[in-house]
Amino acid sequence: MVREQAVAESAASAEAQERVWDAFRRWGYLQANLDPLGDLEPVAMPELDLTGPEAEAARRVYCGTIGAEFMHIPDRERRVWVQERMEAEAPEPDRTRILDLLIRAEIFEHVLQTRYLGTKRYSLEGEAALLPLLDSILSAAAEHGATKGMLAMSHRGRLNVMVNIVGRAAAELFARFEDVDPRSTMGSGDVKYHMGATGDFHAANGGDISIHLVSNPSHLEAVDPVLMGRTRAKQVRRGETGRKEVVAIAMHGDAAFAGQGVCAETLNLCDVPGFTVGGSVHIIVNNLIGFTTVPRDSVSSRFSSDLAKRLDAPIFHVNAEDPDAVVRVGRIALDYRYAFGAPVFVDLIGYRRHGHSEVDDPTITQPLRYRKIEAHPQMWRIYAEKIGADPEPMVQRVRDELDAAQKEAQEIEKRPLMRRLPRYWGGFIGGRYDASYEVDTAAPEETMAAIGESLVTYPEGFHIHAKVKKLLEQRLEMAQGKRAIDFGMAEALAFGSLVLQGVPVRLSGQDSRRGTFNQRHAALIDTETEEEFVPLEHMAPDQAWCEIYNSPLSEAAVLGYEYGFSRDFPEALVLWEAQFGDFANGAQIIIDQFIAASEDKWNLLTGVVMLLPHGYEGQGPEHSSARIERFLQLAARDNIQICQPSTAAQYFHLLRRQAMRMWRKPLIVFTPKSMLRHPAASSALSDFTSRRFRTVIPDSGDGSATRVVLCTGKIGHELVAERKRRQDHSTAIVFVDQLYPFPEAELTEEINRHANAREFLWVQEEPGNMGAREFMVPQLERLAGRSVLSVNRSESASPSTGSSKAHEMEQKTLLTLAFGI
Ligand SMILES: Cc1ncc(C[n+]2csc(CCOP(=O)(O)OP(=O)(O)O)c2C)c(N)n1
Repeated sequence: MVREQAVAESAASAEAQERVWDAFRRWGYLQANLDPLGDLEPVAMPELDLTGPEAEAARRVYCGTIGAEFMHIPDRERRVWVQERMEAEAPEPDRTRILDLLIRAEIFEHVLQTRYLGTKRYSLEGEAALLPLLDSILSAAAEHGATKGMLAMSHRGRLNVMVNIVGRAAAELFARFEDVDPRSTMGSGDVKYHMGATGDFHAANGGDISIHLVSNPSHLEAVDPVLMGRTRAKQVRRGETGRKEVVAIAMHGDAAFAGQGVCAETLNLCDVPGFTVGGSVHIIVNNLIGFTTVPRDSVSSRFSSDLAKRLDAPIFHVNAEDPDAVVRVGRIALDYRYAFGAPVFVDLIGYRRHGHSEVDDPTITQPLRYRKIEAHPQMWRIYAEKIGADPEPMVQRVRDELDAAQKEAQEIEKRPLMRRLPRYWGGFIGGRYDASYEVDTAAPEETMAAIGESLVTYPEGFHIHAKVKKLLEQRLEMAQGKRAIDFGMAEALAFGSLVLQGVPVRLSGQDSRRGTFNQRHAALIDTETEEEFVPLEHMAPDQAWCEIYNSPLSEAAVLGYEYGFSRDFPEALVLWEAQFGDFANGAQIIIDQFIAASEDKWNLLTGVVMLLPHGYEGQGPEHSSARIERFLQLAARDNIQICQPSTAAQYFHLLRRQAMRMWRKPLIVFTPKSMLRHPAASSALSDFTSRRFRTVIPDSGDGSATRVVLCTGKIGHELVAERKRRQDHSTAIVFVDQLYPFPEAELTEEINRHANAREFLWVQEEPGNMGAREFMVPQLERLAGRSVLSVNRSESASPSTGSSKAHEMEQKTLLTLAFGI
C-alpha cells in the first residue's frame, strides 16, 4: 500500500516536473536574456511564474542567453532533439579562437575607419560575434563532410566576412578602398560591399572548406533565392553526396528579413522537391534597427524571425555578447541541419555601434540607445575580461597584419586580381555578340522520329488519360511528318534532342508540368494510381537529366532560384516559365538586378531562359502582356536576348541555339497562347531537320510589294490571314523573331529587298506606349532611310481592355489600319 502510494506520488511529481520543463521549453525564450543593451524586455508570462529547484533549473536552460523557439515544430523527434541539446551540458568552447575572431572583427573595422574616414563600410561592430558564429557553423560543417559553403549576405559586415571568413586578402580589399586599380577584374561595375568573393575557410579541426560569398545587389534579400539555386546546382553536380558537401548559409538583416516578401517566398521553397537544398542555415544579424527605424515600426511581432515559424524549423535567439553561447548555438544549428536535412535559424541579437553607415548620425533618431552604445565597451574587451585573457598581444598582431596589408595594397595593381570562375565555365563566353557563335541546330529526321517515339512511350499497364492519349497519338504523327508540329511538340523535341546530346534541361514554373495552356504534358499521370511518368527522363540510358517542376506560386523567388541554378550549371538549359508573362513583374528585382545586369556589374554570366506567355487575346489587362517594352529598355551592349518565335520550328531552334552556343546570355522568350496549336504557327518536320533560328522571317514574296509591314508575334499571323482574305498582293509581311540583339544585317537585307516599296509600317497589338514600337521604329527608320509609320492600340495605362468585345473591335481596327483601310 505504502509502496503503491510512493509510486503514485513519484509519478505525480515526475509529471509535475515535466509540466514545469514543458512551460520553459515552450515559453522560456520570451524571458531569455537576449539583448546586450537590455532594450528587449522580457515578456510577462504567467506560465513561467514558477518556483522550486526544477523551475530554477529549467529557467537556467531556457531563459539564459539562448532563447530556443522549437515547440511549434509538429515533429516530436525534432523537438526532442533540440530539447536534448539545450538541456545537455554546454561543451567547452575554444575561447582563444573566439577572442581572436572578436578582435579581428573589430580591429578590421577600426583600421578601415581611421584610414578611410568618411567612406561607407557598414561596420559589423556590435555584431562582432557573427565571426565566431560563422566559424562555429563552418567548422561543424567541415566535420560533417562539407567541402563548400555558399554564403549570402547584404551590406552589414560583408567586408569583414570577406576577409575574416571567406579568406580574401585584406590587401585586395584595401586596394579597392584606395581605388588603386579601377579596372580591377574583381568586377568593375559595382560598389565593394556588393562584390562576390571566393576563398578558403580554415576550420577548427584543420580542414579547409571552400567558400563562395554570392554577389548581390542593394535590394535586400533578393539574393536569398539566388543563393538557394546556386547551392542546388552545386549539389546536383556532386551527385548523391551533394547535399552533404554543399551547405547554404544565408545572413539577413532583422528589418529586411521581416519586411521583404522574397524571404517568405524563399523559405517556402525549402522542402519542395525541385528546390530543396537539404536544409539551409539562416542567420539574422539582428541589431534591432533598420537604417533609422526601430523594430516597433518594422516588425508586427516580437521577433523579426517570426516568419521562420511557418516552417518546421527551430529558431535560436542568442545574445551576441555571450560568444560562448553564440558558438554553441552555431554548432547545434549545423548539427540540426545535418540531422534532419532541414532549415534552421539563428537570431543573433546585438546592436549597431555606428549609424546605418558610418557617415550617418544615429543620435538624431535614437539618442538614448546611442548614448548607451557609446558607453558600452567593445565585445572583445568584455570577453577578454570574462575569460581572464590579456587581449593586447592579439590586438597588436592583428593591427600589424592589417598595416602590412595596407602597404601591400599599393602594389596590387602590378598583379591583377583574377576572378576564379569554376572550371565548368571554361567553355562559355559573354561579351558582345558575334555571328561566328552560331551553330547548326537542326536534327536529323531519324533522330526526330526516335525522339518522337520515346515521347509517346509509357510503361505497359500505364493508364493514360483519354485526352492525353489522343495528344500523344497526334505527337507521334507530328514526329513522323504526317502532321504539322505545334509549339508543345516543338519544345518537347528541343528538350528531347538536347538531353540525348548530353545537355541537361531544367524547367520550372507554375503548373509547368502540364502547362498552363494544356500544351506540355511533360509528366503523364496514371488515371488509376496518379503515378507519374516523364517520357523525357526515359529517352536513352546515357541521356542527360531532364527535370520539369511545378513551382510554388512565386515569381521572385523561383526566377531568382533558376537564375542562381543557371549560374552554376552553364552547360544546362535552365528555364523559368511565367504562368502568364504579365506576372513576371513580380520578379522585377531579379530581372533588373541580376538577369539584365550581372554581367555588367560582376562579370558573371547566365544563360537562363524566361518563357513569358504573351499576346492580346481579349483576356483582360493581366493576361495579355509580358511587357516587351520593359525588356527592350533593359537591353544594352548585348546583355540579353529578346525573342518572339513566330513558329514552332523557330521555337525549337531558339531553344537549341541557346543551349548549344558557347555564348551565354539570358534569353527572354515571348511565348504564344492561342498560337500554341494554330496551324499558321505550326511547322513542317523539314523545318526542324534543316535550318537554324532565323532572327527575321522575310516576306515570302519577290520584293515587289508596295507596302512592307514589320511586326513580331501573333499579330503577324493575323496580318497574313487578313492579307489572304483581302487577296492583297501588294503588302509584304516581315516577322521580327529576334528583337534584341537587333538583327541589323537581316533587317537591312529585307528592307533593301523592298527598296521600291512606298510605305514601311510597324504593326503591333500593344498600346503605343508599350510593345516594341519605341525600340523598333527609330531603328527601322535608320535602316530604311525614311519615316516608318506605326499601327498600334492607343496609348493606355493598363495593357489591355477587360472587355473581350472591345478587344475584338480593337484588333479588327489594327488589321484595317495595317492594310491602309
Ligand atoms: C529592397 C530595399 N529597400 C530599401 C533599401 C535601403 N536600405 C538599405 S539598408 C536598410 C536597412 C536594413 O536594415 P536591416 O535589415 O535591419 O539591416 P542592418 O542595416 O540593420 O544590418 C535599408 C532600408 C534596400 N537596400 N533594399
